[in-house]
Amino acid sequence: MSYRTEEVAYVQPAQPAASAQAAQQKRSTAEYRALDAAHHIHPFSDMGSLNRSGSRVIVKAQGVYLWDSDDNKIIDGMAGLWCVNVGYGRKELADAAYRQMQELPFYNTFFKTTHPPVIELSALLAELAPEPFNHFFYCNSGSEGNDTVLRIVHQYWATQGKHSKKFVISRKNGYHGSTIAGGTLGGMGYMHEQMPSKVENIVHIDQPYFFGEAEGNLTPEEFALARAQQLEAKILEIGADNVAAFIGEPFQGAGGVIFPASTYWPEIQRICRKYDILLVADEVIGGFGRTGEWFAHQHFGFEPDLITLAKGLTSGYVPMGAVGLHDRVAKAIIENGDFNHGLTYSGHPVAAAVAVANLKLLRDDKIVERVKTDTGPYFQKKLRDTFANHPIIGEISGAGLVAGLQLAEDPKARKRFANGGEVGTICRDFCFNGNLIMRATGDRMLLSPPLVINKLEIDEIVAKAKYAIDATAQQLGIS
Ligand code: PXG
Repeated sequence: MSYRTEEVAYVQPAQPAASAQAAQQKRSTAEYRALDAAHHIHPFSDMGSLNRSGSRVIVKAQGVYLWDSDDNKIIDGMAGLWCVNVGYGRKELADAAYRQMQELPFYNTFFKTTHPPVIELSALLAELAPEPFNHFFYCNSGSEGNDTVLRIVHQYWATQGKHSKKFVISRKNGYHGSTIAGGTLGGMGYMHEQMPSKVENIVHIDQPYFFGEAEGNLTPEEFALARAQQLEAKILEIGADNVAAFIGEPFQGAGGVIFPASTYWPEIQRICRKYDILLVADEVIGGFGRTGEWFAHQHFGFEPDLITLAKGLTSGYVPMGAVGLHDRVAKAIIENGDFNHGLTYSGHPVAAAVAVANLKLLRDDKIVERVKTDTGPYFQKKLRDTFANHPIIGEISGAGLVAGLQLAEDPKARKRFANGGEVGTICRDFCFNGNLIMRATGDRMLLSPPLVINKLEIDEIVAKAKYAIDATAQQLGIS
């Protein structure tokens, strides 16, 4: 075999090859749908029903807008899937990937090797993350991040000689991914039903969902405190010597943008410290500016031992996940021999280069700062002003550029619709037809737009959401 470079067809940094454009051949919507139905199994979908109705085919995007194959322009109120923080079409990220693919498209980080992109990314994350987070382990998704969290937690307690600490406590209606470990850690009953084999020693406590679950006259603060104290009760039931960690999303994203009252996280942290239990913040949605802070645990004012990262780490341009280790945990892992965990693509150079470009944009264009001081407060106020006293809006949760709108039959009495999921779907369909992407989780409507959104675009999202929610109320005969 010859390795003479002149015989190798290197990518030329000039015009894209004609064949690359041919590969992007355009088809009609009907053709796309037929091929999609014939060969593609979508995530979390009823494929029979989807194939009968046909998927929406998204063909391009710019800023906060998407275009489908019928040339409809759609405003993306969900940043893809809670991830396109810097918005679509950022050349800086495409250039970083292109350059890295030519320089070193892949090399592994096993067997005593490393490479510049993963080194730069780790140093940059250490700079951006709160003080005690100086070490990062890489993977390809949030789910793998939480699998990694479990491995680190167990290795940590092994290094401390506390082998009985095996249980991990999580929450009902939490979401931690869809691998076996992620799905078990999550508290989604409909996923558990389809998982006859789960990871051992994972148990769940109730979520801090005030609107849906608070009884009597408890204030949000009292309710959140009571829900946090379920952790203490569960630890005492299992025995502190048997409990390794508690994991939670600072605010539940997929579960409905459930924002706990300010009493919740300080109490969770107090309990974890008291019983010597690691505290894990799943920052897959909350991380990288969503609440106006770099990380959502900073918004809620607590200090975790491990943080799970993905999504906004690369703004979704390429897949990447990571786990940040508090110095205390990192020291134990570093000083105690082999840690037998890794993935082919741990620290993938292209993903790392894109992550570096993405994080620099978030920092240097002051995108996170703007969410905190300008667009975030504007978005929150606009939603609250627009839906004050709306006949089917029971609560608006959120901070920065994330919000949950609770649909309710009787908002003042905190009475939910008996068929909440159906009402959410009606509303989601009105959004869809109005060219707004807004996510429905049961009876909560969710917004999480790209962090680069401007005020005019926020106005457009809120106006379209209002139209869809008004139309839903009208269809239900409520005014
Ligand atoms: N943790 C959290 C908090 C998440 O939101 C994951 C882990 C898993 O990440 P990966 O990259 O493995 O998907 C997530 C993912 C939805 C939805 O419908 C939310 C997620 C994924 C897919 C759909 O809101 N979050």
